[in-house]
Amino acid sequence: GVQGMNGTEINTEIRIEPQAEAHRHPPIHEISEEPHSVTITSSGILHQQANQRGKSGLRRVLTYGTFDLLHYGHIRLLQQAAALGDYLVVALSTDEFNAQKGKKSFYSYSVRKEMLEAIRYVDLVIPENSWEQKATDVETFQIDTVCMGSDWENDPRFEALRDICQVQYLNRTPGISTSDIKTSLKG
Ligand code: C2G
Repeated sequence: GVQGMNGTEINTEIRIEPQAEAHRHPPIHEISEEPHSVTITSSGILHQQANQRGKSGLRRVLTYGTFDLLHYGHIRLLQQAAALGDYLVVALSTDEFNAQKGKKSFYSYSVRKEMLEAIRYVDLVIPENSWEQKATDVETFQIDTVCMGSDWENDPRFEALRDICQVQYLNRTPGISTSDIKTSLKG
């Protein structure tokens, strides 16, 4: 072990979890039961972990979106979302749900899913088929925090989740959007 800041013994035990699916980035090691455990994550970052959400201790984060024409605004959102916990689930709007949102994405759901799964911050991509599935998603995936970009701040669809999980709004990247890209490409 390693001596901690205040002389506490830091548990640096590393346990490798079998990877369930190929596309997941290297596993975040299980958080041990000690409240002051420190884990060495796959990217080598040493960070203090408080145990959350029962035995496994993994903090699970969930965000929603269309993520069409993936750009750095999306990447920075996903980076911020991943920093809120240990496991990030992205609920990706299906083509049918986009139609409900009055959106038509350039890339199909399967392509948008493939691209999201290639991002180191993303652990799992699930379909977003409706506005009403959020509470079920939180329960199904044992989510601790739902987060969105600040353009969704105080939206009742997310505020309603506050009694079953934390809700956080993240910094939206100014000056870039899928619709801007489409417009500027039209010349
Ligand atoms: N985003 C951002 N910065 C940008 C553009 C987008 O931070 N410049 C964020 C949005 O705030 C959102 C996420 O990236 O959190 C995905 O953006 P969209 O694909 O536009 O998602 P949206 O159409 O808002 O769908 O149920 C909720 C909807 O599915 C959200």
